[in-house]
Amino acid sequence: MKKNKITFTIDGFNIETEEGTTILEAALENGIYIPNLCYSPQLKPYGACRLCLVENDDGRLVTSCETIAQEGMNIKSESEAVNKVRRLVAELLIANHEMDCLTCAKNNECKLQEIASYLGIQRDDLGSLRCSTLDLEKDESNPFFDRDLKKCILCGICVRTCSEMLGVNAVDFGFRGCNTKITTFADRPIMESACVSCGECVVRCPVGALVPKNSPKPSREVKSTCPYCGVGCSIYLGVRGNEITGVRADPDNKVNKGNLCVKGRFGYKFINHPDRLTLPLIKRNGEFEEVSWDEALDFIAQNLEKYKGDTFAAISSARCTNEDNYALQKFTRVVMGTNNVDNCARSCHAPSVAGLARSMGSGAMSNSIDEIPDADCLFIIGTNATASYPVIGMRMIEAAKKGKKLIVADPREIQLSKYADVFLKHNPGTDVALLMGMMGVIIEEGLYDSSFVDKRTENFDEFKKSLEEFDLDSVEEITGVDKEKIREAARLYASTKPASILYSLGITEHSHGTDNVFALSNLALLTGNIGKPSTGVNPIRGQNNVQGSCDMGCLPDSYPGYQKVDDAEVYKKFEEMWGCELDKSVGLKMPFVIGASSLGTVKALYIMGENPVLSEPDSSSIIKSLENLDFLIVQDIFMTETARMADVVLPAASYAEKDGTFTNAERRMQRVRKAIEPVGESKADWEITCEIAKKMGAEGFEFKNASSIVDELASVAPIFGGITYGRIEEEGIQWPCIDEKDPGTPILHVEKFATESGKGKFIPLHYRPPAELPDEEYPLLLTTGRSIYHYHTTTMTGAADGLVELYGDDPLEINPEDAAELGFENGDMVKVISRRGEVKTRVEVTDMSPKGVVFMTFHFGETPTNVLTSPAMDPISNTPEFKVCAVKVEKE
Ligand SMILES: Nc1nc2c(c(=O)[nH]1)N[C@H]1C(S)=C(S)[C@@H](COP(=O)(O)OP(=O)(O)OC[C@H]3O[C@@H](n4cnc5c(=O)[nH]c(N)nc54)[C@H](O)[C@@H]3O)O[C@H]1N2
Ligand SMILES: Nc1nc2c(c(=O)[nH]1)N[C@H]1C(S)=C(S)[C@@H](COP(=O)(O)OP(=O)(O)OC[C@H]3O[C@@H](n4cnc5c(=O)[nH]c(N)nc54)[C@H](O)[C@@H]3O)O[C@H]1N2
Ligand code: SF4
Ligand code: SF4
Ligand code: SF4
Ligand code: FES
Ligand SMILES: [Mo]
Repeated sequence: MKKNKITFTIDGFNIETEEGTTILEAALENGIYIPNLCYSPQLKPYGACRLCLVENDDGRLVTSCETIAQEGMNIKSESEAVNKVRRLVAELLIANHEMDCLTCAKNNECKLQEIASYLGIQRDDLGSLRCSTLDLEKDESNPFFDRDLKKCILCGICVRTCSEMLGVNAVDFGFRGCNTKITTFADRPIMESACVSCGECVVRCPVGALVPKNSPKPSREVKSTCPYCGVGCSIYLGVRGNEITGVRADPDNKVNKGNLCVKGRFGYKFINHPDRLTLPLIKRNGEFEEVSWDEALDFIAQNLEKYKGDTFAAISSARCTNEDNYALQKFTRVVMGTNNVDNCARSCHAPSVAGLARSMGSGAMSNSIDEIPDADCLFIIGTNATASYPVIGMRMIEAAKKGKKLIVADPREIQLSKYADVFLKHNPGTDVALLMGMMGVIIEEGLYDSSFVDKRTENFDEFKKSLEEFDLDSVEEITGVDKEKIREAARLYASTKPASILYSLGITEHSHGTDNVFALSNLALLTGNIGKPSTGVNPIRGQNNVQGSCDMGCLPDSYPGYQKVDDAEVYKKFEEMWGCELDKSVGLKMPFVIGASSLGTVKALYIMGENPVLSEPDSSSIIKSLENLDFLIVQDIFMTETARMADVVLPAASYAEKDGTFTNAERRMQRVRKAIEPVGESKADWEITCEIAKKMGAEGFEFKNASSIVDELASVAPIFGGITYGRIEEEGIQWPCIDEKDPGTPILHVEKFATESGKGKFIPLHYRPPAELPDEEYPLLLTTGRSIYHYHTTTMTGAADGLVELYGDDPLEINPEDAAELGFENGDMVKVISRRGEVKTRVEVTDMSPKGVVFMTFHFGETPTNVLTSPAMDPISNTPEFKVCAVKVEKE
C-alpha cells in the first residue's frame, strides 16, 4: 500500500518521508546522523538509551526513535539542550562499559565507540563517574558466539530480537536497579537456554557484548543464495584466499530482509572441509582408486553405451543449480533416450505438484513469502516452520505478534502451536477428515464465498456431496479433535480475510498425500482465498532448489517448464530444438527405480547430489536395489553412504564454487555465484554431465558457461521466456516470466486459473487411513522429521562441529505417559523396531509428542531412521509415507 508523504525539517533541512515514519528513521534515510543505541530497524522502538534525544518546536526533548514525524515539524538535533543531555547520557554509558576496545571483536564496528568519537568524549572526562561493580563472567558456552556482559549497555536489542523476531525468549532483563543484566532462564549459560543459535541478536548487538566466535574479516564478499532450505535467503559469502570465512545476510533482499537461521549463518564449514571429494574415483576389486578425469569419463562413456533406453535412469538433485539439473535431464533424454529422470520432490512435495496442477493448474506456492505477515489469518498445517524454514517461521511469528490469527494443525506441539489462536492437535494421517469437517461447517454456516465459487470454480456440487461422509461426530472420532474446536477453526479461517494456507510434509508424506493437497485447495477455493495478496495455497518447498529441479524437467513426465513428454506438439518441438528423436512415453518415478517397489528394469543409474541410502524409506530395500545395479555413478561433494556403493564417484564443485541459479519456494530464480575456485579437481555438475555427453558423441552440450544454459532454457520453456542472468543480477524473478518486459509473477491465479478451463476445480474426497497403523505387536506410531540444526543426511551440516555440538544424534522423542508405561527414562538406550528393521537410539521424554506417537529425526548415519519407515506410497504421486509407520520400542 502506498503511504502519503509528509515534509518537516531537521536542523533547517527539508525532509520528505512517508507518513508514520519516526524522526530517527527519517533522519537516517536522509543521511542525517542522530546518535542512537537501542534502535534497530526491524524492531519496535524502545526508548531505553535516550541518546537519540532531539528538541521539538515546543523546546521539549523527545526520543527521536519513538516520535513519529509530523507535517511541518521543525526538529533540532544539535541544540544546546540536546547536546548537554546527550553527552551526559553517553558518558554514563561509557563509564559503565569495559573499554578494552583494541582487543574487542567489535572494534571499529561498535556504536558506542562511534558515539564517543562523535561527541568527542575522552576517557579522562569520565573520572568522576563510578564504574559498574558487577562482576560478570564471560559466557563462551555457545559454539558460534560469546557473551561478554561487562560490555553490555542494556539496550535490550537482544531481548527484543529474540522475543519479537524469533518468539524464542531465550534472554531477558534480570535482577533490578544497579544489578540489572541480561539473563537467561535461571541465569544458566546460554547453551542451556532455549536459544536456537540463529545469531540474529549477535549481528544486532551495538557493542562487543555479543560477538561471533572465530570470524576473521573477509578480504572480499560475494553475493549468493543459501544452499540449504527453500526459503532462499540471500547471503554474502566472506572470502579470504580460496576459503569461505563467514556468511552475512543480505539486508536488501525481499525474501530474508537481512535475516538468517543457524544453518545459513554458521553452517558453511563443509565448503573447505578436508573430506571433500577432490578427484574422480573408480571402484576396482572393491576398492576406490583415484583416476584422472579423462579416465573416469572414458570409463563412464564406454559403460553407458550399453544402457541406452529404459535400462538407464538418473536421479537429479534439488541441492544443485538449475543449470546442473537442466543438463542432467537433457543428457537423460537426448543421449540416453529415456524419460527416466526424477528428483527428491518425489519424496517430498510431488503431491503438491500433482494435486495443485489438477485443481489449479500450477503446483507451486501461489503467493510470496513477504506477504505472510500481512495475512489476517495464517493456517499453518503440517509444517514445523520455525525449525524447517526458520526465516519463514520468523514471518509467522511477526504475524502472530501483530495480532494476526493463527490456526495450527499438527499432531505434535511445535513452537508455532504456542502462538496459535486455535491449535488442532489431530491424529497423524487424518487431515482429509479434519479439513472436510471444517468445510462442512463453512458451508453449513453459510461462511463460504458463493460469488467466487460461482464465477471462478467448477465441480462444486459433486464436491459438496462428498462432504456428507464427514459429519462432525465422525470427524471428531477419526481426528481425535473436539468438534467445537474444528468449528472454531472453520469459522476463524473462513471469516478472517485475507487468509493464507501454508503447509509442508505433514500434508504430503502420506499414502493419501495428494488427497490432503486437494482438501487444502478445496478449502481455499471455497472461501475465495486465492489470487489475492496474502492468501493462497502455499506448499513450502523444502530444498534450496527442489522447485528448480522440477521446473527444469527432472521429472519423468515433463520437459523444462512442465511441458508434457507425451504431448505430440511438445515432443515434436523438443525434437526439433534438440535435433534428435525423443522417448514419447512417461518415464519411471524414483520408487520404481530403487526400493521396495522397484521394477528391477533399470540397470545403470546416475545419481547426482542425493543420498538415498539414508534418505529414502525402508533403506534395506534401497540398498538391495543399488546392489542389483550393473553400473552406478554417484556425483557428490562428499563420500556419502550412497557414493560408497558406486562404481564411479565424481567430485562435484559446491555452490560456492560455481555460477548458477536456485529457485526458491516462491518460484523466485536467484543467482548463485562462484566465490572460490573448485576444491581439488572438482567441477560444476553441469560441466561434468556435458563432458560425459560429449565423450559419448552427443551434440548440444557445448555450453560455454552457466548463463548460456539459462538462455537455452528461456528459448524452450515459455514460463522462463523472459529470464536472463542480466535481469536477475540484483534481485531474483518469480516465474512465470514470459518475455523480457514481464516483471514476473508474485501471485498466481489472479484472474484465472492455469487449468484448461481457467477455473479452479473442486475435488470430491473420501477418507483413507494411513497404510500401517499401530497394532498389538507394533503399538506406537512413528512419525519422522527434522531438527533446526541439521540438514537431511548431514553431509553438509555434519561438517560444522558447532552444529553437531548443538544436536549430535537422532533421539526417540516419546510422551511422558508412554515412557512411564514402558519404564523408560530420559537418556535410556532403546531399540526401535518396525516390520522392516531396527535402530538403536536414546530416549528423550517430551510433551511435544502426543501419547502413542513417537518422533525421530533422520539426520545421522549412526541411527539410520529410514531402516524403519514404510515404503507405502500415495497412488497418484508415489510419494512415500514417511510420516506414519508402526513401531515397538524395547530397552537395549
Ligand atoms: N533444519 C532443516 N530444515 C529443513 C530441512 C532439513 O533437513 N533440516 N529439509 C528441508 C526439506 S527438503 C523439507 S521438504 C522441509 C520440510 O519441512 P517440514 O514439513 O516443516 O518438516 P518436518 O520436520 O518433516 O515436519 C513436518 C511436520 O508435520 C507434522 N506432521 C506429522 N504428521 C502429520 C499429519 O498427519 N498431519 C499434519 N497436519 N501434520 C503432521 C510433524 O509433527 C511436523 O511438525 O524442510 C526443509 N528445511
Ligand atoms: N524418514 C524421513 N525420511 C525423509 C524425509 C522425512 O521427512 N522423513 N524427508 C524426505 C525429503 S522431503 C527429502 S527432500 C529427502 C532428501 O534426501 P536427499 O536429497 O537424499 O538428502 P541430502 O542429505 O540433502 O542429500 C543431498 C546430497 O547432495 C550433496 N550435494 C550438496 N551440494 C551438492 C552439489 O552442488 N553437487 C552435488 N553433486 N552434490 C551436492 C550432499 O552432499 C548430499 O549427499 O529426504 C527424504 N527422507
Ligand atoms: S541467538 Fe537467536 S535464539 Fe539465541 S538468544 Fe540470540 S536471538 Fe535468541
Ligand atoms: S547484550 Fe548487546 S544487544 Fe543485548 S542488551 Fe547488551 S548491548 Fe544490547
Ligand atoms: S531459512 Fe533456509 S535459506 Fe534461510 S538461512 Fe536458514 S536454511 Fe538458509
Ligand atoms: S535509540 Fe532512541 S532511546 Fe535509544
Ligand atoms: Mo524435501
